[in-house]
Amino acid sequence: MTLPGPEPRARRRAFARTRPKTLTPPLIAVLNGPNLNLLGTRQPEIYGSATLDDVEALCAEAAEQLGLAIDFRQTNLEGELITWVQECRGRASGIVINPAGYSHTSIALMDALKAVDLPVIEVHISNIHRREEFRHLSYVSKAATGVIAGLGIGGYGLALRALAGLLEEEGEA
Ligand code: CA2
Repeated sequence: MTLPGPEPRARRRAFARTRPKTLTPPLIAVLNGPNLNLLGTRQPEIYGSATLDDVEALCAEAAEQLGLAIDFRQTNLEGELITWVQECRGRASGIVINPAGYSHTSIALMDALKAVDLPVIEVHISNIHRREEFRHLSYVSKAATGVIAGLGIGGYGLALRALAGLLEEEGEA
């Protein structure tokens, strides 16, 4: 007979509390695409008033609580984003990505995410499905394990939490 264990959330919290600090935490790449360096400077009605530094701080705090390490980056260049995805192989345990405008245009980024063979959570600060029609299609979603949209910058924290859960299920974390 198998006795029921604690609820998954309680297990995750217990895990983060009991994980020995000497173990290397799994690395999550948090990748941000073009123009996200402008967050907090324009269009607050769509993207809020937080800056990209605020997003990094939020991710660092969430990662600490979840027993993860993060490598947080932003680029305006499609090729650089693709190179960073490729470099995750053998180095990172998962990817959180806000591909920004490249979500809707980049088959090359989608191919790189499929090839890297890691869990990928795609994040959009705004709800792309309530916006212009050209934002409704994301090529990246076709390579993503999960997608979070419309929950503001809190979506990044949720994405890290989702990855922590997936890694725990895989027995990696
Ligand atoms: O909602 C999101 O997170 C987006 O990925 C943001 C992208 C947009 O192209 C996607 O459709 C949805 C835009 C990022 C640029 O963000 C700016 C923020 C402030 C001022 C100007 C651009």
